[in-house]
Amino acid sequence: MSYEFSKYQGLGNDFILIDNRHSPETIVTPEQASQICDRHFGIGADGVIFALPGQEGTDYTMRIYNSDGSEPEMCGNGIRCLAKFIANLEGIDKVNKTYRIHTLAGVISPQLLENGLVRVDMGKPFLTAGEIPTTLVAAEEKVINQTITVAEQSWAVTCVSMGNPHCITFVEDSEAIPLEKIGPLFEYYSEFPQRINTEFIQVVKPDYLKMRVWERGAGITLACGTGACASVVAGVLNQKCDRVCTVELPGGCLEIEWSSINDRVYMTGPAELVFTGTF
Ligand code: ZDP
Repeated sequence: MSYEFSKYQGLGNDFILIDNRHSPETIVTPEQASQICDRHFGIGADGVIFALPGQEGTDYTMRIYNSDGSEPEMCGNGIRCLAKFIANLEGIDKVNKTYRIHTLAGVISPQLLENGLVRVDMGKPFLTAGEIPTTLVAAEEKVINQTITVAEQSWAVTCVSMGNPHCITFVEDSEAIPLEKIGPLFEYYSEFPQRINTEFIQVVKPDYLKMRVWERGAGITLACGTGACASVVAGVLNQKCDRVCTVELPGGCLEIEWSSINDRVYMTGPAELVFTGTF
């Protein structure tokens, strides 16, 4: 059996995109996804994303497997790549087109802008411990600036879900964090029953954050869209940043806005086709 794929990247967060429009079941298993994500024995990617038929009136359904085969609810950089991918599959100029995409985190709407960037309505953040999920505090409470001990060190963390779970820590110098050592300890910390994505944020200016990320199921990546959104929400909750903010990641910058009018988060950034192939 051979499959066609397209490789896309958004700020260096890279994905294998699969045309799965003919079936509601993913044509690649989580095990196969993990194999093809391998950078030495496979195609190489942070995850595999499927464009499936829409559900409940949406245009398409997105599913994603992380490079370890686990399935996250949402993927910010990935949904920008998906929007470009389906525009390409549909084959006509789709500038200004907005898609409604069914995800495990609800309906998410990416819009293809004239300048080639993609703006995504990421929906509302979830803030209660039960929704994250975390057992750090009671289910209906929020986790804002809460001290936890990881690697024998205290960290003041804020937890935000963008459909998928994030734990954000504000630090003086994001470069100084030993991410490879500390990331897995956060990911598997006992109070995060679904594991967690972990962001370390340096506030350069109230409208400019620098972020490094350890992703659940994928480790160190060059960018994380949901993580950038969650970090701006955490920054606003801690009075550390503005509602309109640039987030600089190792792979480049995202523009994030947490609207005070409708509580929704908007993310704007690039997504590019790298190559296509068959495996
Ligand atoms: O929640 C998770 O398990 C993440 N690893 C999913 C991928 C998130 C992503 N990096 C993003 O940009 O939001 C794709």
